[in-house]
Amino acid sequence: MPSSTPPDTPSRGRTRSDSEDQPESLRRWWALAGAGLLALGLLLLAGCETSPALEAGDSVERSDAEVDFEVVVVAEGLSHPWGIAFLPDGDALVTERPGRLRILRDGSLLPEPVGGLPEVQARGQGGLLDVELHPEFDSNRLVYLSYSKAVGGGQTTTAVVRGEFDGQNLQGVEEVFEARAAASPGRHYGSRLAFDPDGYLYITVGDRGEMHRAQDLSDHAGTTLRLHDDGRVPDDNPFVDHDDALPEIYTYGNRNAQGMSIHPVTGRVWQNEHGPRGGDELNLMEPGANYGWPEITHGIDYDGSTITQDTARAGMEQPVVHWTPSIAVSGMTVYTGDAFPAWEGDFFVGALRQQHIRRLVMDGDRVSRQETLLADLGVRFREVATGPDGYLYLLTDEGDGQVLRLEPR
Ligand SMILES: [Ca+2]
Repeated sequence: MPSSTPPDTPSRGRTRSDSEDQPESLRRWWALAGAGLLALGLLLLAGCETSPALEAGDSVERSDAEVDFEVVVVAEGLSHPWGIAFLPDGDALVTERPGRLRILRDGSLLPEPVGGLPEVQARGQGGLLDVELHPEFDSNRLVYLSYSKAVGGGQTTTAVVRGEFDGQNLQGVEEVFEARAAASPGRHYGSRLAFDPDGYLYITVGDRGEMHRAQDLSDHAGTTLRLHDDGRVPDDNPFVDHDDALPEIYTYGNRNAQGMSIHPVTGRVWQNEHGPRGGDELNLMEPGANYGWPEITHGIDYDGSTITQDTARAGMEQPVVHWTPSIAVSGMTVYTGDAFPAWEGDFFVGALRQQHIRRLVMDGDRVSRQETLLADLGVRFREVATGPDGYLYLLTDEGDGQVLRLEPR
């Protein structure tokens, strides 16, 4: 960490990272305060309608949205679910941040988690994070996992492993990649995984809470990486011929991207990333491009201080959309399923802090308008995915986390 780095220290970060992952103690306090206020509200407003938490087996019709749908609770009792992957046999794999990979079959979670996983460092925002299938999973059964890995000296980094899934365990687990992004703060791991139509693997790595590393190309913090499926560097990566840059880097100047989707039609890479206080972003990724953090941002620091005077600068990309105040954007899917024709081509992103799903109606590469869904459920949304059945699947970031499914009415 360069000595010139502004004070973005873990101790401060723990109390001011509320736009992303609130500390458990703080969240419990707010939950208690919220429960008290709710009780008071119920007394004062007896007779007014409230929205109770959904339970397993619930199916709730929604007609407040532009498109009518039902919310179905597919599974619950997951500890901070983070990523989901759909298997060709109809099962799904769901990561739990403390370090378990669960099998979802016929609407139930199997009690036995998948065996063979690496040891994860589940502190702060770290743990077992994303899961993705190899594009040729049908023949090679390879499952990819991203996680926070201890690298000594109390430091962690973002790493990716893969293993063959035999139906219950991962066999022959090997490391595909370990980011050169070690840091003591247990945050900003990024770590979304996606394969493009040509089979290249993209990995997001956050700035690790040390913002100026996002502009340092000799380091993987604050970047997107592009690799072959086995971790080798593609010859046509944008920085392979630069002596002062790591060749895995595809984009940089990215603060902490926790949503990524390859557009099913265009094949282009889309991401969303957390801003500081304000300045959450949706970005279209171009090879070699600099997305500006922290030289430019539409947000300010958590304590209200200015990070930079600039929101734009030559040679730095502008977000397609930015959100101030932060919605704490996490998870992303580009909808091209059959179940909701009215949603064709729309983007869906999750909001942790603002606790809703944001639908982005697209006009080409622009967002023409936005719709807020499910804001009354009062849950943090970590991931959004389109299922093979065309339904929209949502993961809630809670200690008793759920898999929800939106079905057309
Ligand atoms: Ca940016």
